[in-house]
Amino acid sequence: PRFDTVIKNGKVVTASDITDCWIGIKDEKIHSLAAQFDEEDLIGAKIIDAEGAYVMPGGIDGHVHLCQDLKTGPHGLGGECADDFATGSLSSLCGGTTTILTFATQTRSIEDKSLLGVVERYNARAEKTGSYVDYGYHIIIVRDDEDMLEEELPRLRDEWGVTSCKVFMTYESQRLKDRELLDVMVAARKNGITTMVHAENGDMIEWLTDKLESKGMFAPYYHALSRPPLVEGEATNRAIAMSELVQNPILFVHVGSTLGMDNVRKAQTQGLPIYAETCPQYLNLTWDDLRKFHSPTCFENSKMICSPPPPPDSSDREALYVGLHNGTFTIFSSDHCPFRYDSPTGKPSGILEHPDSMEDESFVAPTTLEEAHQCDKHALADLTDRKDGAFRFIPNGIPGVETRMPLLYTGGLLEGRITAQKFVELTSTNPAKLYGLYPRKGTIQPGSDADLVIWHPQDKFKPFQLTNSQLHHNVDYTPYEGQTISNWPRYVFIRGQLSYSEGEVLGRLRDGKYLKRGSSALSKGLPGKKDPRKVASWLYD
Ligand code: DUC
Ligand code: ZN
Ligand code: ZN
Ligand code: ZN
Repeated sequence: PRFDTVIKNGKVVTASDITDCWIGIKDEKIHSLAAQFDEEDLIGAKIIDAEGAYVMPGGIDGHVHLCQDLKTGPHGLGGECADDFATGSLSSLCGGTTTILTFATQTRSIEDKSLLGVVERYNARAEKTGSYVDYGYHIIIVRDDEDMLEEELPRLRDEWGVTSCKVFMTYESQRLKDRELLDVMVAARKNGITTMVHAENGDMIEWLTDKLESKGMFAPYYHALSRPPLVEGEATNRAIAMSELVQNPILFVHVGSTLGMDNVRKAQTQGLPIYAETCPQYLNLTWDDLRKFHSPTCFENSKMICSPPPPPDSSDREALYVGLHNGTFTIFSSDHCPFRYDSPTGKPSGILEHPDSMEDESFVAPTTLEEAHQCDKHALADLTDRKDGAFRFIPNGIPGVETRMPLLYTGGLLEGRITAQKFVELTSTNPAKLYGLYPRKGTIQPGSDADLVIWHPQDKFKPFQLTNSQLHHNVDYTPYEGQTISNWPRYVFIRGQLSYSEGEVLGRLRDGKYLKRGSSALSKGLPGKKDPRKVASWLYD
């Protein structure tokens, strides 16, 4: 047969165009696009009728946490990732995301000094289960040893195709000092590695947390007060200055404040290669939601705790949508960081922080919330009894890999805040360009992988209220419970294979392949910005 599969009657959307055309798929790739194919071209092909709905390149989620355990937890704050590659990639597939990039996390322990070792160990976790969708890794770097950076970054790039790293400006166990950040940025620039920055001022957060606690403000709600927008505002400004100084492009992950966004915009206007990501929690949650689930069940509103926190009110939301519309934000990712709510290794994992657990070898950490309540010496037992829970101990992060695309489709595209082309750019094309996957991924053109998502024809779709039981992650809640969803992926193809069809999973766990990535295709900055009297461009002579 000429084609394995033909998709007819679609509105094919790329980052630039919407075209009424048919798609012919052969050997996992997009083979041809045409207004229509001849009858004989269809012989032997599976035919999918898009019925006039949008056909888009599969979602690429550049920010997903899977398989990070208590020690390598997303931010050294304890808490166990509820999703491994099996459940995380299934959830991804069912929400229209065909590629995920997850984090291999270095810790400060000596066995983690080797970045290659960190990636090898992390890779074993992915291989243990396999994945429904294609995947690659970022490396989180928490130290700046010269030999490590010099010897290992080129090998990570060449042997593993790991071409992006994340650095932290907060969290005691992860953060780098400014001079350490500069070391990593210089090494990243030399090796063409994209630098992702978690920009929050760690000292401000720790100081504010102490002050809040001294006033008895422990409840999860106060997590937001420990991270007001200035915390991100200061850190983004500082990182922009460092990026300019050493001429290294950076991407700010999970920007949650208009202050942070405005700093990014200003730097971009000056021609600096500054990029930014925002996430569903900043468009769909506010501080009101931090209170929403506050009930007599302790820890309840820890469900919403993530860093940076959602913005104070919905006026920020509109501003952030403008940032998506006008290009300030390059990508839209989930920051899926899954912790179970009803598990001591999940959201309330503060109960494992018992002081006795450090000194007393016979100490057995409570395994249920019940047990934690019963333990009289427990550091948090008091707070638990007061139906609170101290935000300091609650792992930061919320799930969302499956809801990322439908939420932006509903709140952005259908509301007219962004166009369909912009939707594709933010959710697929730009992540592919930024992370060295373009044009293999991120677009619909001959030769690209046939990773596709076909939505429902809008007039035939009945909006519904989201409940967690509809989702496929291994998390026992969704922060978006009850929100209206106005469309959902109808068909999802992974490299030409129909893996999700009208609510049914047809794909299998070993379908997903590991992706060796190239370097970023986005601009590294303007030549006019390299005057050695003003910036350290001489570093690279
Ligand atoms: N950073 C992330 O990227 N995800 C969750 C929490 C955090 O601090
Ligand atoms: Zn982060
Ligand atoms: Zn994250
Ligand atoms: Zn105890």
